[in-house]
Amino acid sequence: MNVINKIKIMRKPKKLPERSSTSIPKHHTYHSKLVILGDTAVGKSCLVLRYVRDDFCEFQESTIGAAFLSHVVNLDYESVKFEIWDTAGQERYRSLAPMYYRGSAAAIIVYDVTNKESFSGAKSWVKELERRSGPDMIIALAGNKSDMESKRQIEFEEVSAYAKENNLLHFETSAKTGANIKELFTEIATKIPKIDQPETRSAFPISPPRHRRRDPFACW
Ligand SMILES: Nc1nc2c(ncn2[C@@H]2O[C@H](COP(=O)(O)OP(=O)(O)OP(=O)(O)O)[C@@H](O)[C@H]2O)c(=O)[nH]1
Ligand SMILES: [Mg+2]
Repeated sequence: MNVINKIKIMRKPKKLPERSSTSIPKHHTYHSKLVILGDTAVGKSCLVLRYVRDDFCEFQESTIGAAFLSHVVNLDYESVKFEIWDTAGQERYRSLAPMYYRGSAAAIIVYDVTNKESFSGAKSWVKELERRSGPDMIIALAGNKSDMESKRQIEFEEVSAYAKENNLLHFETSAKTGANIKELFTEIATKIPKIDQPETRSAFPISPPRHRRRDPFACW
């Protein structure tokens, strides 16, 4: 190799023109309050646990008051940080629910596909939200425990028709296998209006009695 070729090879590469900072859109993270509603034992806490920690618990304890978890969904051009309020489905906690759904950008109303009554419960939550929440709230119905096909009491088509009539999203999920859980939250993230909501967690002083104050998603 002669000297000229050597010099050519060692020449510094040309500096590429810098892209203006405005040409790359900023990846913004929106904060969105999301509430989980539905009868007791339909699998609300398990659904959240599967989504946030990719875990499942056969003996999940019944929720007291409400539990809080957050999770970020990355979309193509933005992210949504869900601040998730998992409410307690037992009747004695029902009067607390408005504190959690008020101001929520989205609600997931869970029913259990193996329990017909839980779908009636879900419909009463839909009515309550239609009366008392904002018109822009995204409402999704989640038919959980879809892994228990042999015990099914509610057909997908029946709920789908109801969801269509009432402008709701509808998914069948399984917290046990993980089926459709990510899809449900991602669909909600793409649909919610991209407006930042103030963080709400500190506004909720409810906590279980001292002797039970531990991770509400822990297994017994
Ligand atoms: N087979 C099956 N079982 C499930 C599924 N999700 C939940 N479970 C079971 O249902 C039980 C109740 O689930 P939870 O998540 O505690 O129900 P919840 O709706 O949070 O109940 P509350 O906190 O009382 O309102 C759990 O212990 C699980 O064993 C599922 O997708 N498939
Ligand atoms: Mg629970």
